[in-house]
Amino acid sequence: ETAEQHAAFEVRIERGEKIEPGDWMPAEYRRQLIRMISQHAHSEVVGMLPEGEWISSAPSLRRKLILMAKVQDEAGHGQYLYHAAETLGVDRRELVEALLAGRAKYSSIFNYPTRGWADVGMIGWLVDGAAIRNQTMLAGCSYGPYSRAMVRICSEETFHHKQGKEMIVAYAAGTPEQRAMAQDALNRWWWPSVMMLGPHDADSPNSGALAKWGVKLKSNDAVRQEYLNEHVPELLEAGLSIPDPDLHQNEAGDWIHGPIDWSEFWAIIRGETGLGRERLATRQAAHDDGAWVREAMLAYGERQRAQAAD
Ligand code: FAQ
Repeated sequence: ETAEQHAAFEVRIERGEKIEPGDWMPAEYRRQLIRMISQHAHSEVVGMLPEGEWISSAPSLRRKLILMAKVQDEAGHGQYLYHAAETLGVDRRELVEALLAGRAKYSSIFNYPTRGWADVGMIGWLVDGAAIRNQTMLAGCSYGPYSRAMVRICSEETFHHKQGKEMIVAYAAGTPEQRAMAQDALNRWWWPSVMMLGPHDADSPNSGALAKWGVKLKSNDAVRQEYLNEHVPELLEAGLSIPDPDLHQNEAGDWIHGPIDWSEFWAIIRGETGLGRERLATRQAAHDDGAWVREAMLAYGERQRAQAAD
């Protein structure tokens, strides 16, 4: 890597040009993107599990259809993202192996249990709401394949967000049991959703390089602030109470949260608490069950190639 190559790359970033797969890029830019996009792909795939558990217990056909569509969308997002990572020269098999071996990270949020039906709605409202804030920003990122995947993914997440909000607003205005179910879900999902946007800026080692190269256009705390400013008034409007006694609005109108328990965040990422082990075991079983599909596809591909060569 020469100084000239770096300088030319930085000029392209400054001009707001998209970097495409065959273009020259610093090794560290490539490494950061593979890290982030693969973590994101794993998150989408593991993210199918907490809600997927509830498909067979959905309270109505309408809600079941919506949930099935949502979970299927997450699988599709995983596909786009593994493809986007592959444009950087990495093999999807290696990425999946790293996930199954517990070497790769995925979002902390998916190691929490879904204890009740309202959790499905709360995930749609809060988790998809936080994901959209983060991913709308990433839709403007400098790496072409990732930014384009984000545009499609965000429009699907918007449907997920709306169905979650619609469900929780209905329960919050429903019977005392329904209200209690919605409040209980909020009590458990609030802090994990605030944390999923990543550590505070001062504790975010990757942000510097990602911001310099136009991947992160906003910092973790800036995205978290947008998330709070959007969701706090809406949750309060729905008649729910947010489990943060220090939450308040400052003079600028920003909603300010109380101290975050980051020890819980790191413990959940390291798999010391939460469902990390169980999630990976479920993924491993699904991977093993799908072996015959991969083998059949490879055999089919070989036959097609042999026929084309004849
Ligand atoms: N969980 O230096 P930073 C979704 C790690 S998709 C686990 O600030 P960065 C859709 C981080 O990897 C949700 N680990 O990191 C859906 C790094 O470790 P490393 C996923 C986390 O990358 C909805 C270390 O901490 N979205 O929800 C987390 O600059 C409903 C230091 O942190 C994405 O992946 C975390 N929450 O910023 C699906 C979006 N946060 O790798 C189903 C793309 C941080 O150095 C149902 N990713 N870490 O060992 C990003 O935008 C960024 O990676 C951040 C973190 C903002 C998540």
